[in-house]
Amino acid sequence: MADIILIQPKAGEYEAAGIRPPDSLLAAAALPHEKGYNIKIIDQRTDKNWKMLLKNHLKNALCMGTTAMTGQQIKYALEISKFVKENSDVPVIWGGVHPSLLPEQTLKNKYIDIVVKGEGDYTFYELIIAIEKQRKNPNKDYLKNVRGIYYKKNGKIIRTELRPFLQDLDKLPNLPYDLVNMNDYFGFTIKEGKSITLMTSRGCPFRCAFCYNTVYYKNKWRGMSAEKTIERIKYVKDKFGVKNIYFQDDNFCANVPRFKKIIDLILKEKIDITWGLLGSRINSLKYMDEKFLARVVKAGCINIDVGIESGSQRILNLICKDIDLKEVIEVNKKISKFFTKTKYTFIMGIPSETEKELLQSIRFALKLCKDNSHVLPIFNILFVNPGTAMHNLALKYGYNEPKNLEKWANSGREGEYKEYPWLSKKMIKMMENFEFTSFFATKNIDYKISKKYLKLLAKVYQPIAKYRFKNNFPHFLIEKRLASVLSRSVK
Ligand code: B12
Ligand code: SF4
Repeated sequence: MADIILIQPKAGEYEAAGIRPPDSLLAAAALPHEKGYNIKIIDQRTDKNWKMLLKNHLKNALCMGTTAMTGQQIKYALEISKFVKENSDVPVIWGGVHPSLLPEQTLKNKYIDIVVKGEGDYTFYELIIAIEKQRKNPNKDYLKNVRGIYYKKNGKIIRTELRPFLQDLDKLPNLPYDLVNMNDYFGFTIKEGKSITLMTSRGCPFRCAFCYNTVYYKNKWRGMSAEKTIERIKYVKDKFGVKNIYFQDDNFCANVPRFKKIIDLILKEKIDITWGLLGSRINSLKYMDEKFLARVVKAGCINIDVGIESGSQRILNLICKDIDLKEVIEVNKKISKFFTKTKYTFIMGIPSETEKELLQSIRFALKLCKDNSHVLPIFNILFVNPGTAMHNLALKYGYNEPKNLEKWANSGREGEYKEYPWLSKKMIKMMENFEFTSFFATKNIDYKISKKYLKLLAKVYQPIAKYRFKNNFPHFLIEKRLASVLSRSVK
């Protein structure tokens, strides 16, 4: 049986804090693996000789699949796809958020043959079967019956019927961790001891103007049952002896009864695990009373990440965040007694944001830090997700959107923001300072850093970062360049 090759591309400096398992590819691989296909996963981040490995597997391959988020990862996924095309005639398949948002534009690239739009769990399995049949009988078009793909045929782009969102996540097989060397992926930690990432739900019911969710999942939230979630927790705990889990769901608490049941079950079954949430909202925390929050912490929750986005109510209303600054202050005070780390993320550079409003956000973040010593405020420069309401707003402000796949590789934080027509040079300088120094301005970054010497460096740099952050002092930011060199050298 021919091999199905999947390659995880690098994602650049973002992985300096530790490499996470290739969950997107593992999810796509789960069903075909269960059905007996030979899946080979190569990881460009950890396999230094990935080209040689790939070349060997290409000799007996049915197809090669890779994944991409908007931004730098596209550059690496393109490098992989080019290599495949130059060394074989194996079909190249792209999945993931970026190709799903812009399938036709992605397919215009000469190195890509098929795009899987949206959830790939079932689509990929059906696609493999179709490619197998197509190989045996090249004159027939088997791809047209696979829902949720775009492909090229005689120079034209064909789009098949849309695949509806998965309804029952409980039916999904476990991620096939045996296909990779998991020891490569425990470097990303949220606390001492082995950590792993898990995803127990998809989507989010909210409507934030900048978020991919509004387009990608169309505000549809679906979650595994509380029981299945517990089963997955126990599975990774038993299999790998992990001590910590970082749930990467966009909105883990969207379904409150499910969340409560998960907490009840962890406590009832005395599961010894610490965990953190990548996606939670002020609204959800608002409805949790102190008694319940104490149970959440008792069940092992040590950190939560919450999107605040701005300290200006005008900006919050503009981006449909549906939160109120007063309630942020109240919730922050309430949770200060509970979670040992609370990461608040902010977005800078939204069209029409003034210098005054940006500084308002900094002051607001400092107030949150003052009221709650566990706060880690992180400031990111706006990155325009294709197809979102923010994308439309940016276009109104003269945004010159990337016109092809290669150009999307430079989007947002990769430097494109310097070309946003609504930003002055002064604003850009301020934002670059806040983006870098927010990481280190408090001692709370340490849980995101696993390497001891990096922890120490962060500690030494902290007073300088704090000064720069607090006083808007962006001049001579040479340490940012040094950090960039350092992060490249530790990969
Ligand atoms: C882990 C993670 C990362 C990891 C790496 C992940 C990776 N896949 O390489 C790191 C830390 C490096 C990272 C970095 C960044 N990330 Co990130 N990340 C995530 C996160 C939290 C989880 C991704 C994941 O594993 N999902 C689980 C899998 C199962 O879902 P999935 O990826 O959608 O995969 C399904 C389908 O898309 C499809 N599929 C995916 N790939 C493939 C491949 C094939 C061949 C097939 C057939 C199918 C298929 O099938 C899967 C199963 O249904 C998501 C948020 C989220 N909750 O999903 C953000 C997210 C993907 N990141 C995002 C962003 C913006 C970034 C950053 C720019 C930083 C930032 N500000 O957050 C950087 C830069 C990355 C870059 N441009 O190079 C955005 C992407 C938006 C976009 N337009 O692409 C997301 C959606 C977060 C968000 N809410 O905005 N990220
Ligand atoms: S709450 Fe978070 S995940 Fe949900 S739409 Fe807003 S930004 Fe996206």
